[in-house]
Amino acid sequence: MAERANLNDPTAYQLALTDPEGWWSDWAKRLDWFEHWHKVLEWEKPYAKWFVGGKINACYNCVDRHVAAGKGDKVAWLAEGEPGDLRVFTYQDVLDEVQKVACAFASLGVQKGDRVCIYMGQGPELTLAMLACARIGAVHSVVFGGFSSDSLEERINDAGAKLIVTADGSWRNGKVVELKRIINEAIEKGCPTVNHVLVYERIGQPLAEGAAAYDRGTWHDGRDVWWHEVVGSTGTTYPCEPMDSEDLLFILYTSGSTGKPKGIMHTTGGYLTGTSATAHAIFDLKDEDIFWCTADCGWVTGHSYVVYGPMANGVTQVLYEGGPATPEKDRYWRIIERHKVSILYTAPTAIRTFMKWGDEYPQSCDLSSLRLLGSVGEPINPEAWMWYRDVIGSGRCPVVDTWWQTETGAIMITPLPGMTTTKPGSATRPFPGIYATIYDEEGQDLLEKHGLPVGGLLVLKRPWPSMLRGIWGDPDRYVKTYWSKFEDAYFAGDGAKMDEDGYFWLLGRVDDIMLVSGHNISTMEVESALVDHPAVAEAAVIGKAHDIKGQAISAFVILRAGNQPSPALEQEIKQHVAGKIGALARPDDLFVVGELPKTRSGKIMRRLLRDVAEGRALGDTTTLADPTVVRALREQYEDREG
Ligand code: 6R9
Repeated sequence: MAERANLNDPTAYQLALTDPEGWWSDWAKRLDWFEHWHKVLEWEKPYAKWFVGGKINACYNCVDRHVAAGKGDKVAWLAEGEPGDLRVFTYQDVLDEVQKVACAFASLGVQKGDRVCIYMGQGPELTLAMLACARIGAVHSVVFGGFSSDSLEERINDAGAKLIVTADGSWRNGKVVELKRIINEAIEKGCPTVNHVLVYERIGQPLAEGAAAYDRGTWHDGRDVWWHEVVGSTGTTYPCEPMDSEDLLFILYTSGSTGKPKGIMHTTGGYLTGTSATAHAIFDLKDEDIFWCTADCGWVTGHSYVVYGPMANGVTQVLYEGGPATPEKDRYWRIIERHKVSILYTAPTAIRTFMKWGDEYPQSCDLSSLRLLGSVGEPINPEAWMWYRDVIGSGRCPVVDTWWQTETGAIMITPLPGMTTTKPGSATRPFPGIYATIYDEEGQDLLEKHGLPVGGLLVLKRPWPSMLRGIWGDPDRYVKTYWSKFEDAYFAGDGAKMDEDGYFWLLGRVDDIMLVSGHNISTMEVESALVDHPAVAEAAVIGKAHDIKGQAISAFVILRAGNQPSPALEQEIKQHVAGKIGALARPDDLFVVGELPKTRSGKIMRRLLRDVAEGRALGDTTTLADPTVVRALREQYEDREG
């Protein structure tokens, strides 16, 4: 493995440290530019410009250039729908289709710089719509196909979207998500900038026999347009718009801990450099690989590691539309077996769910094609890490735990397969060219001050190509959120430790860290101790206001299949935490629950749990994957508290 990894020269770290601009421009040179940049970096903190003066098109780099290089017959997508339907697209097919979609967008009045809101299920049309925007120079704003009409309305209006691209529905967990009906609802609330809604017919009518009826929403003539009526008939060729390296590529909304979602802005040249470099080096993409990132394009992980990073590298990918338990809990493993997936990139929340379901599902499938496993989205507790490596990877595949954010655009802290000796639960080291360190509240670099090991606040000290360029429509919030806490560094909002080997251990959001009797305790560490107990599948921990201690620890846990809640078991679990971390970390309350409130990417929304525990009205719930979960939890909590 080591000798054939794409990036296997340990001097890369030192090289990138001493000459970051040289390092990044070497990666940028792997892309095709219409015009070369005249300056690598212009840095006026906190505003960065990368590859200044360069002209480039992201769609060209993800599609056209592979066809031009004779790889038109290579499969780009193995697109599997939840009902089991399979569509195969070669890079030539993608090139043909994306041009038709670009023509259709143009016929609906979309021009360079316009915003297009995309609200679809995971599948080729969603990806085509993103790439068609990039081709024209329009800015996409993908909203997860599952968010409510309120979330949509807010995001459509904030971006001032002219066009909405959607579908009549999409399949998820055996049901139809009524995308078009929800779009209608959003627009009825008032979306004055929207001229057209382009609708892909995914489900079709009449429905297959036995399928549940669904609501396609009222059709508004003039506003609503069928995809199949304009895609293909309005033109089949559309040249790639030469974009400035710093032209906006997309906006992606990420939940603020309070207040309204932030429209994170990413530009073209630097973002594509960062995502293509990291995809190449961390996933070690080879020509024969079948790559599957299970993330939806409504999440940044889908943008960077389904669309731009892998496609810029011309890799073959699986795109999967639906849920992991349809028709059976072995769906992911069947997909890996069917398509001989070699690299899997998924989230700890999914891994813990699979652990809860039991080993028999993966063990009944042939997973021998796998050679590399990745994790993203949350800290992965050592238990889940080991299970992932042993049960899914049969102990043979390196595991890369990758830390990054919507704001960072690309992976920042990660092992490099073939080079890094991993430790279960650690994201290890910053990617070469990324300068990460730990500060205290006062902005002192603890690494410089004390040396290893250290713990505190994670910061990034140097600009990097794929960094966010701002918040759409709210320039002050950009400065305030990321560049005000510390004078000389980007504040990521996460807590972290660096061990004696300089490895990073992410501790979760700083807002989630508890202060119990004067001691900082990370929710993540208590959660990790909880899931270490054999009866516990998942756990969420919060600090609840307490008169004496400041905060008391409340734990919400999901039990593994085959365990029944009982006072004795609850005591035992609490004791287990005390044994692992210390008496101080012993949860004061422990609630056995059926589900936890999570975002689309599987992050537990602890602030909503705090709202429940402290009896407040629920804050912004628009980023929840399933808003019913938190309501049910509140009822259960109130019953129990009596
Ligand atoms: C890519 C993505 C960002 C936040 C980030 C952190 C958490 C992501 C992680 C991780 C520990 C990892 N996070 N990956 N924590 N280890 N490997 O998730 O973007 O949705 O913006 O979330 O997710 O707290 O700050 P985003």
